[in-house]
This record gives sequence, structure tokens and C-alpha cells, in this order.
Amino acid sequence: MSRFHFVPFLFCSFVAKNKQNRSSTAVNPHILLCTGCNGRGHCSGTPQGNASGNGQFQKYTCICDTGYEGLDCEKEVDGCAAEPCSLGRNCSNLSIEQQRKEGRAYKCGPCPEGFVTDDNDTCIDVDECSTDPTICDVTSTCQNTVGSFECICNTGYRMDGNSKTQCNGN
Ligand SMILES: [Ca+2]
Repeated sequence: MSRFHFVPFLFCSFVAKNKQNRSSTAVNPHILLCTGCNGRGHCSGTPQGNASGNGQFQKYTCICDTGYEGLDCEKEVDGCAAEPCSLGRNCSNLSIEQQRKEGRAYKCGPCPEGFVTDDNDTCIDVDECSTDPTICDVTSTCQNTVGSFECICNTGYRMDGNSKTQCNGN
């Protein structure tokens, strides 16, 4: 792996001389450098930042391979830095190999009770009233809530103190 060290105090100038030893005016080309991106990416065609060395030298922006970030791809991606897991789920960073496979840098723990994961690994509420129409006693009406459900007793009935789903007559 080759690495290029950017040396900003270099200066590059071209002067042409003819057979009579007469010199042309100096040409100071604008030079774009590819740092090599630490071997974890490749240089794009876009320069980054301000030019140095009398405005003559400028580095290309790196396009980092999966799992790396930074101007020279010097850092490993911390997939959990932006706290991508909602509802208190645990977040764990994936290895570079796993990131390439999964297309993301993190993995979330299981959803809390009352939720299931969808195809995007997002927790969505379980509609208990639809998935189990008999979950509430026949003397009540089921009402779905986010993360849970409620049985609302019909008129003349009251919730059994020891139950969440059983109503008793007065
Ligand atoms: Ca629910």
C-alpha cells in the first residue's frame, strides 16, 4: 500500500529554455494530489479545501470504502454515533465485513414488547386487537395503543382489578 504525504511547502515551476539559452516566463501549474486515501478508498475528481503552497497544491476529495470515513478515510465508521436505534434498543457496531453485507454500519437489538420489526428493522406497533380479536373479554371493546392495547369495559361493567382484559358486571 503506498501512501502519499502532503508537503505544503513544495513549489513547482516550469521554465523553458531555447538553444540560445533564453528563458520563457515561469509557469506555475495548479497541481491536484491524490493522497491514496489510506488505502481505504479512492480519490474523486473533486478537490477539497483550500490550495496550499502559494495556492499551487490541492488534494482530491476521497471517496471512502464502506466502513471508513474522514478526509483521508482514516476513521472507521461508528454506526451507533447518531443513535439510530429507537425505543431504547441496544445499538452495536458492525464489522467492516458485516457492513458490506448488510449495507449499514450498525445493528439494533430486539424491539420492546408490543412491537415487531419491519423490513427496514424499524419497530412497529403490534395491533393486538386485530391479531387476537378475543384478547379482550366479550363485555369490552379492544382499543389498540402504541406498544400495548386497552380493553374498555361496556356500560355496566368494570375492569377486574387483577386483570387487564376481564370486565365484571356491577
Ligand atoms: Ca399496540
